[in-house]
Amino acid sequence: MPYFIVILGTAGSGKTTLTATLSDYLSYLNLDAAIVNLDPAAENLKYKPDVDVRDYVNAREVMEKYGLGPNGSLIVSADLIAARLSEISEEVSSLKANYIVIDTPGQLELFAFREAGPLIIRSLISGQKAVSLFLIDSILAEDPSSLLSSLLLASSINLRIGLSQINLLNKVDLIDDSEVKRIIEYMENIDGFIESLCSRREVAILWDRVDLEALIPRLTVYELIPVSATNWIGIDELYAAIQRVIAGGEDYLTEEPSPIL
Ligand SMILES: Nc1nc2c(ncn2[C@@H]2O[C@H](COP(=O)(O)OP(=O)(O)OP(=O)(O)O)[C@@H](O)[C@H]2O)c(=O)[nH]1
Ligand SMILES: [Mg+2]
Repeated sequence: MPYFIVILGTAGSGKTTLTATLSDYLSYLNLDAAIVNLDPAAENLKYKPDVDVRDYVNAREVMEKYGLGPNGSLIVSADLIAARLSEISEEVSSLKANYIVIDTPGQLELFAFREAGPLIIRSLISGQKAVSLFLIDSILAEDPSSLLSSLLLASSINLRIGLSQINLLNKVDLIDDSEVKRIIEYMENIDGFIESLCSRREVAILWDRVDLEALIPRLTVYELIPVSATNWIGIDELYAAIQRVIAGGEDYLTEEPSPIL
């Protein structure tokens, strides 16, 4: 039975690059890794997909055929993919691999927050063991209130997708090591994080310290692993975290979100 790794994140956060890196890393460990591309608008993939949703639905063709803009085309494409789900699921279930890495579309909100995205993921995984990785761009995590909004989004995506989720701080090669350390410390020492947030006007308008003391522990139950998909930083640690989730013996596809505790 294969293990599924679903790669999620905002546009440009590095999903496609990490998909390629993770698949190379697994091959380097002598494990068979298959890749599923779920992005109907993908142009230059950095890997050769074993199953490619563009063989079924191509967002550019949908745009021309129905006279739609890029976002409208993605919404219709997701619905068209959902309509051909049994064929795609069959192709995925015929893959012989230890791991199946799933790259998802760039426009996260059009995929995860609509009905089709979670339905497609559930159908492909079909009750087998799976973990989702949510990518946070390091540049968006340097400022505490921006880190908070990324963590809120991560939690919201976890709620939609419903798999055990690991959060990744990607592109750490672009920021100073001291910044990476500070962000990771915020996750472990939440008092320091809350302190920094309280001094932010945009946060204080919405939440006071008591609110933050209730909210932040819920957002920091997720592991946050610093990685660089281009420079292979943190990929060993990521693989170990994936092992902890997948070998944990839980049923990871549940109706309830199940973040790693
Ligand atoms: N420096 C650096 N650049 C990265 C890293 N990961 C991805 N990138 C770059 O970020 C850009 C976007 O990467 P992609 O892998 O295409 O991101 P994506 O999330 O698949 O993008 P969409 O599918 O368009 O949403 C590319 O120029 C990558 O080379 C990283 O770890 N470090
Ligand atoms: Mg991509």
